[in-house]
Amino acid sequence: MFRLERIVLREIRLPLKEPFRISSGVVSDRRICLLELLATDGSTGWSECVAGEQPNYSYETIDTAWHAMREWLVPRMLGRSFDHPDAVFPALDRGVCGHNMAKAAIEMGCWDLAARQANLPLSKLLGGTRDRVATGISIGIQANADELAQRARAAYEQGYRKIKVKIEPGADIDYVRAVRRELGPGVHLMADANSAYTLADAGHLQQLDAFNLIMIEQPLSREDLLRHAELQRRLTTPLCLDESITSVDRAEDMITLGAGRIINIKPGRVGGFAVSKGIHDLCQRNAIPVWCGGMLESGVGRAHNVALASLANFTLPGDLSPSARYWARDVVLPEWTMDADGMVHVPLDKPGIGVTVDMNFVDQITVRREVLGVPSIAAA
Ligand code: OSB
Ligand code: MG
Repeated sequence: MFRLERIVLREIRLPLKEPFRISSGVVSDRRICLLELLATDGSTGWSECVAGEQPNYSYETIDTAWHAMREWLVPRMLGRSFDHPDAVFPALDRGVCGHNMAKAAIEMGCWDLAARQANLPLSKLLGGTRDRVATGISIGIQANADELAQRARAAYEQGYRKIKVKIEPGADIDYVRAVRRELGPGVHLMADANSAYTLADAGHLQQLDAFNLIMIEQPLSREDLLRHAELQRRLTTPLCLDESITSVDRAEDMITLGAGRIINIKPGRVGGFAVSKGIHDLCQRNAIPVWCGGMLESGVGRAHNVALASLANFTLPGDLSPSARYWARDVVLPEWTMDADGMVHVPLDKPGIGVTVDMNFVDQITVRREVLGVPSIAAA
């Protein structure tokens, strides 16, 4: 049982080592919202809101999420008792449309808090079964195909078990061909279009069938389940949906319609862990593999993703690169590392997310901070 007394929102600035370009935009300096949740019994939880700087991947941004949390979501959490974190999403979702990333940030912080209260690693509270998770890399759009092929080779040599390359019209067939040629036929390779195409491009996209990709991620618009189903009928390569899957129902729609054969689960996109587990279980019953996507998270959000990826049906490597891939310095101790086999270890020796927030560093890079509390308590 937990009852929240306060939630502290912090915005930190964290420069990426290099800009990350996808078909819908580019980011160089992450603006990340971290949440610290404090319960009446003194237990705490941490989480990260994965909303981006711009509304390109999703309509949510850090600023809309901050607004949704402060105005609508946090007030309905404070002072209220919950028996289990599974009850948090329904409480946040009732009467509030959308804003899944804002809801997820609060919900996932409650899971960390509940895990610490129960003295359990977050992975165990979620029902995870693995002690290591396989890691892939997501490589942004590069200036030319050769550059991309060299990046892919370097990543493969570092141990990554899946290479994902971002594509868009003008940087697709030749790029993927160059990477496949560089890596050879056996390496797990995939492409992510972030909705850059329409069904009119089906003939063009059929050329990708020649490269033995393990999947093509989100070629069409988020709302285009019917058109994804039509495209899937025209391709031999499995489609994987990312942006389109925002709930258990949408995952069921995908399966029913044949709009994709694999799902990328990002807990932030679907409203948190309860829905993620629902999608995971639905997919498991339907023999649909899932893997854990990433949103260029700091070490806090990464901890949540690693815990989720320890569940049994996460059978494909996730976008869970180690801290050093993104940042000169991460905000958690220890930083996230990957071994030479491309595995990230699930922290099972500590309760909760299993890493410690580096408060000195977080304080140095905080540009905005807001304490949301039960009014009577906040005033005291
Ligand atoms: O589509 O998976 C995506 C990053 C930002 C927005 C969308 C996506 C991504 C990634 C990054 O692919 C994966 C990572 O965190 O390493
Ligand atoms: Mg994606």
